[in-house]
Amino acid sequence: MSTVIEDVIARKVFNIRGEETVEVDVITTSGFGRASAPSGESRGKAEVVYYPPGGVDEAIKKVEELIAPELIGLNADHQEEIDKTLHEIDNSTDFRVIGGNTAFAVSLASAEAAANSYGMPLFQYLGGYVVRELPYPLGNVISGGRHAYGKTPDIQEFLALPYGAESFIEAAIANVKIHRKAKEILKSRDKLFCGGRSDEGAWIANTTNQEAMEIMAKACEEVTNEMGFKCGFGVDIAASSLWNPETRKYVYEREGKERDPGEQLEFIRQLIDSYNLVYVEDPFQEEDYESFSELTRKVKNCLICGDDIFVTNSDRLSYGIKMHAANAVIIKVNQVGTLTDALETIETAKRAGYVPVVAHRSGDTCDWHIAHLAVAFKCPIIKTGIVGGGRIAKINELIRVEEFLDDRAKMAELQIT
Ligand code: 2PG
Ligand code: MG
Repeated sequence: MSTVIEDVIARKVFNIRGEETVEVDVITTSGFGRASAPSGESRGKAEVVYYPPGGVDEAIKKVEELIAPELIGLNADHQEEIDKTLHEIDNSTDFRVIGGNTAFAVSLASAEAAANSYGMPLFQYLGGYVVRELPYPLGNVISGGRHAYGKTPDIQEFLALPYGAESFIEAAIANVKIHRKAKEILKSRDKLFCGGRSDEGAWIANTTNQEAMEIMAKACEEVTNEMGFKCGFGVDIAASSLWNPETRKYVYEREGKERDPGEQLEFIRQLIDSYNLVYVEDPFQEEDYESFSELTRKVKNCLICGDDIFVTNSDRLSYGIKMHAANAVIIKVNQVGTLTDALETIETAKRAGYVPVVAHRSGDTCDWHIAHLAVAFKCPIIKTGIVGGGRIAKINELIRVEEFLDDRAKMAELQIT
């Protein structure tokens, strides 16, 4: 067995939106790893730059000309050294030279190549033999905001969280049922409902924020009764997409309302109270740590999660922790570039008692690696949709992990604080 890297190959493939993306193969003497990078639609301003000028073609050239020569001969299981090498080659603070998505694909393909060389599943290679906890799937049921058009809600995502499930497969079944029930309710309310779905597989419907909330409440209640365990729900407001920096207001165009930060706070509080929300992501724009912190202080039994505000960046998260800005953080490896960077952020989160939520991107691929990251790094929630190829790739992989762990498998500890 040897983890020495013999070759690194990059190619152009497509993500689920049909956008070009980069896929990387890392080949060791006794193993092989492959990863492709996802892409976001509602991106945080402080995310790394996805590609060098010149896009995916240029990223491939960077792999061939700069990255492969440096990586060949290194050990694939020296993850930190590989990720450090990527930073050194790039030599910028935001991966603008080689591209954050290039770094992502190389970093994850290396990890998988190392795991394969050892003949181990990725989650065990990264987390050790002791890891056995499965994350709860947080799944998108209704889309709005930047992820949909027309008369859809202003809120970007309405998300189911079956947090009472005792196994991953049951949690996944519950989410599928909630998704299906939501369709039935949408159909019964609107004869013109066409059954369209967004990139994340969530319903696109002519409905309002409030109606979508009611549909979620009804679907979750029915599935809670059917399954015999608690299915809650939450939202990703993706508030940076609603924010107008000139007027300093959140513009709910489809609802025909504008809210200043104070009104936004009240609006979110009311949503949490009225619908017993267990999860709220990005309730405020990405620079408003103060409002985040006020909301977190005022609400109970609800995760307040930062995505665009933290962008999986350990420094931004540390500042947020100092401000008591949230109690959960989205982890998207391609927001920051490498596995080592993402792991640092996860560890920072855990030290502060924040719940790390490993997440997909709206323009994801059928890559399944994040399923293994959630288990390996003991992240209690994975946000990865309910239906659609890119989403099911992760869900099905977790079903396989649960089967692999057999009677040692258990659900993660998750306290809705
Ligand atoms: C989000 C994500 C994923 P995008 O805002 O959380 O749902 O969207 O990948 O478009 O940034
Ligand atoms: Mg988000």
